[in-house]
Amino acid sequence: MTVDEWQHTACILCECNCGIVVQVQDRTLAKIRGDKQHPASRGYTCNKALRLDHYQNNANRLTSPMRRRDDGSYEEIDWDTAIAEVAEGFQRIAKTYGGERIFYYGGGGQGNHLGGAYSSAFLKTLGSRYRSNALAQEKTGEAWVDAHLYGGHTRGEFEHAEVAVFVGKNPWMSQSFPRARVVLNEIANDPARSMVVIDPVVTDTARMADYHLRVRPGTDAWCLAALAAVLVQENLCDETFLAEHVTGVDAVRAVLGDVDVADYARRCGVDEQLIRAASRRIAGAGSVAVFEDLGVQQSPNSTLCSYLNKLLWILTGNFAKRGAQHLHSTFAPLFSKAGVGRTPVTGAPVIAGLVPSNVVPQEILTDHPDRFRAMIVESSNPAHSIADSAAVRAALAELEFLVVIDVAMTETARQAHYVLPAASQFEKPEATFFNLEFPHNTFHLRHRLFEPLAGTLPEPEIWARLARALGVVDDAELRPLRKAAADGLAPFTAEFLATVSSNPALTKVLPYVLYETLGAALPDGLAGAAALWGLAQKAAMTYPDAVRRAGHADGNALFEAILTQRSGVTFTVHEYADDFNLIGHPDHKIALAMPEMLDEIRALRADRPPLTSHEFPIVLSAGERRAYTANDIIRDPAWRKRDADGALRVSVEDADALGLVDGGRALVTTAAGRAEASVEISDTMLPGHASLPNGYGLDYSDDGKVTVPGVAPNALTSTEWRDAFAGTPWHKHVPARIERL
Ligand SMILES: Nc1nc2c(c(=O)[nH]1)N[C@H]1C(S)=C(S)[C@@H](COP(=O)(O)OP(=O)(O)OC[C@H]3O[C@@H](n4cnc5c(=O)[nH]c(N)nc54)[C@H](O)[C@@H]3O)O[C@H]1N2
Ligand SMILES: Nc1nc2c(c(=O)[nH]1)N[C@H]1C(S)=C(S)[C@@H](COP(=O)(O)OP(=O)(O)OC[C@H]3O[C@@H](n4cnc5c(=O)[nH]c(N)nc54)[C@H](O)[C@@H]3O)O[C@H]1N2
Ligand code: SF4
Ligand SMILES: [Mo]
Repeated sequence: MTVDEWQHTACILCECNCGIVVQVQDRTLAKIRGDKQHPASRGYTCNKALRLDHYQNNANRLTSPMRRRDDGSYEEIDWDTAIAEVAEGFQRIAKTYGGERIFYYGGGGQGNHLGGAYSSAFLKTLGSRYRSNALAQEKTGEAWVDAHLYGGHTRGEFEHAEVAVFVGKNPWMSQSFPRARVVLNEIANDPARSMVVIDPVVTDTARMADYHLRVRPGTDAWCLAALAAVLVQENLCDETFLAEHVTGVDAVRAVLGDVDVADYARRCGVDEQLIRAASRRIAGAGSVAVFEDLGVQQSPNSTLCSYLNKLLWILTGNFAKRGAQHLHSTFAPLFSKAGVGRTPVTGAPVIAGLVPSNVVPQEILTDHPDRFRAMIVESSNPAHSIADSAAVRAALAELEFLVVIDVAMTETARQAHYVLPAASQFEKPEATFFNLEFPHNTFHLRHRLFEPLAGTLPEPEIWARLARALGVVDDAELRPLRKAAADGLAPFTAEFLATVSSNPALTKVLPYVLYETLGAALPDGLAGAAALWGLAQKAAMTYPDAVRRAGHADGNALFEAILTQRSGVTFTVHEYADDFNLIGHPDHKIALAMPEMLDEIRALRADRPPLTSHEFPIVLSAGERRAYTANDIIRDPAWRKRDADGALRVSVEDADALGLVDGGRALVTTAAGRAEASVEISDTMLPGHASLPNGYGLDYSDDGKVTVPGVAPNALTSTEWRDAFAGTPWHKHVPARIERL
């Protein structure tokens, strides 16, 4: 490869996965630019993508499987030993306690979902069925509401929205939809368009807003209920839309009709006239798109806030039209459609197939016979990212068997019996299933830029070796498929249909079967892309017209396009009316009345004591997204151009009262722990509200020197502070005491 050849890949630091082109040199990402050919990002990146070499090349990459010795230190072992012992270890657990006691956490991060797609053969064969990941500490409440309302996931079409509404969401920093800063600037600069932001902080996004509803932290439910109530009480609903496409409206109308808007405005700290004006703007707009995120999803009343937020766009008919809210196609589901189950020990709700992250320690640290005994963690760092890190670490230490698959020796890996080193995201084919747009939805398979670092393996290969060790499928059953794959996709498809009809059990371990057969026939180290063949067939069957409109004759044509189009493909092109067909209910109508949520709205009338106290008077938002945060993905602190310590932001008023100085140090104490932080006095913060960024407090060792910049947010959070419906944490609302040091 010559140095000045631009290769196509994507940024892996947030769910946008912007297309980038890079020049590689000696295994480094020497030059990085936005990829103008990428169908979603169209050349856009934020500041973070340009620093990706700190992820690819840093002193903390793992280069060998590791086994823990009795004294807690680790020794390097070879892959054959590691695979054999890991498979044996889980078989022992399954035999002794049952496979259900093996818990799977993670499976992908912001840039990598292909690996986890191959985990099922190994896990299902063992009998493991409980799983979770970070979505269970943010999106499960919303998912529960979505399932009831329309049985799908919605996204706003911000690019064309007349009014954009951001609830506890700061897209200038956290992005999350394509070309976020470009779109935000366009809305802000167009007098005919408006932005509504609900956030206690004057964020970069709030600064651009026409209506900044500066709620007191944790009071969004009253603000959103008031906004929805104004729609009903001032007759601003889209009655034609409601009559044709929505059921259960009267029950919702009755509850909202009783809301005392003036009182709720007072309780959330927002001027009543501003609330009324924002509601009227939403109702009068030709199109409205909304985004709710962690500011409400990780605060009190989070599931209720999700419901109320959705009422805003449903009551005003902002669905199935340009610039509004949409039920998009999915290439692979991020959530399982399974109904709500319960966890074995605490009986917490399992929504979308995910155990709430917050109960993970309690599901292990107990004498209960059904406790989890073993765990496999892939591409996640729960010892740092789940509430109450001390409790999580104690729980992990209690497990009889823990295996971690990661690129680095993380806080979680250091509790493991075995650590399996993964090839980085630029050393294997990768992709994500964050394919959430409408009417054009895109999928991007990235080809590898480098051979796997010596000693590492891509996850699809790790999972395949583990499955082979269990003897999941008799190899003789795979031979016809392997032979057909060598002849091309058409013969493979025919053989596949014949094989699975005579042996339906193979569909249960489909990704493994595809990897072992089709994978071997794919060019350029693309074996890991084999599972996409099955997903492409499924997409073509589920959305035949939309896939054809995107230019793909059938599933095989779509798969070919995915393999060859290096900047990604548009896999569905929908028409706006298709939104109605995507509603999961048999009548294709939105079912608006959720009895539990209507009760919650009624319950808002009662007085509620604050969660803060004399001892912990300040609300700490633990885990804010900033210019140089990217979850736990980059450990090398040198990637940050500023905010090296991840400052504690406090209001001018609190700083005065506490004697804090800008750049000085402070001690933060909560019910769960304490930490020292650098202080930044900021006029963006309300009195009584402070914030710390996410992704800090990771240790990094280089040449024997260990540094731990900033505060690990979950040293300060508690697992008990969580939503009653979904178990999602209140990371943004942690009562705290701050003292000058
Ligand atoms: N730079 C960067 N971008 C990222 C990430 C990253 O680590 N760094 N992570 C990605 C991931 S995984 C996610 S989930 C998204 C999250 O994206 P966001 O949800 O936008 O991120 P946060 O900064 O955690 O929280 C959003 C806002 O909530 C506000 N907030 C705090 N308390 C309250 C409250 O009580 N009510 C309201 N209404 N707002 C409140 C905060 O002031 C903040 O502006 O970001 C993604 N993008
Ligand atoms: N207090 C507080 N806690 C929070 C949040 C908050 O706002 N406040 N936010 C929550 C949210 S929204 C999220 S999404 C979570 C995120 O937290 P996690 O679920 O822990 O996910 P990441 O931080 O993305 O962790 C990524 C891990 O994957 C590893 N990795 C990188 N590349 C690869 C690869 O190619 N293969 C493998 N196997 N591993 C790889 C990295 O080394 C890292 O250990 O944090 C949550 N925790
Ligand atoms: S961090 Fe997100 S928005 Fe920024 S370049 Fe990467 S993928 Fe795009
Ligand atoms: Mo997240």
